Amino acid sequence: MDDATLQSHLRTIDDQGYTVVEIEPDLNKRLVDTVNRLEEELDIQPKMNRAEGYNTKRIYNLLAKDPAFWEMPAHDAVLPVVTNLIDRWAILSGTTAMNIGPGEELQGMHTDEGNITLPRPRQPLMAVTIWALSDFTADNGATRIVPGSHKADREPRADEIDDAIPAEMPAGSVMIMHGGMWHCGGPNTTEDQWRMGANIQYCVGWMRGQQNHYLSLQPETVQAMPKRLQQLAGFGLHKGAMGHIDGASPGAVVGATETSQQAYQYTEKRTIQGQVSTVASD
Ligand SMILES: O=C(O)CCC(=O)C(=O)O
Repeated sequence: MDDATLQSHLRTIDDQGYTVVEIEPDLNKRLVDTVNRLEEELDIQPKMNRAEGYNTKRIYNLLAKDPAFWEMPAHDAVLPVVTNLIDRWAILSGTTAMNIGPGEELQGMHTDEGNITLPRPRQPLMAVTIWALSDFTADNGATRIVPGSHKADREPRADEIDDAIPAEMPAGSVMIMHGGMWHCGGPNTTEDQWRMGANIQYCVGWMRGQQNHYLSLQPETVQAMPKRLQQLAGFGLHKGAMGHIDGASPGAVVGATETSQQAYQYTEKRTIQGQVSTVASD
């Protein structure tokens, strides 16, 4: 992404709380096919609560489910906007497919930063990317958003929907939102349409994510991932220091060489004999 495009997306997010980018149709098709197949294979059923839906099929921990999803978190139309919005050390908070079925009710209005008790408005600690894998329409459950709500000083009430608009967008669109943006899944009033979406959600690297990648991803799965994805899944160290195990990165512990590192390597090193050397950070 060129710098002018990036800056334009960042200004749009600053102004209205969200922006929209596009991904390749063939990638979108692969993702749709994979979600459809997994729903069958894993016999995914609605969770039957208001937050997760009464006729919505959700698949969590997508990276562990199929490598097709590995193309999402570091996508070059998405990740530069995310890292410039929150932090270049951002990690994944969650990866979820949300397929909203006919008859689904409006989800409660919320932000994905609802568990963070720091005063608002402030810089986002999370970025939420909603991928429209099918067309999102007002009728089939397009995400409801309140433009400008990232500047609010509080979390919304669940029923606070008067200023909400449907984020209508064609399949292959990705909406990138400030973590303080008020939003929720829309009601699906159609007879027979499923609204297939996915949420690839990021947070600052020092925060606890919504989903746990350390336990959901097998070591051999992490080893097979590209380095950037390993880092996003939290297998590097935050700023070369946070998240170590006896001084080693999580990547080192699971045998993922790309993210194998020792903590504090960026600081001055000395041998017992007093020789001094420094090692670059990262
Ligand atoms: O499905 C959507 O459009 C949004 C869902 C959502 O915001 C959530 O589950 O937290």
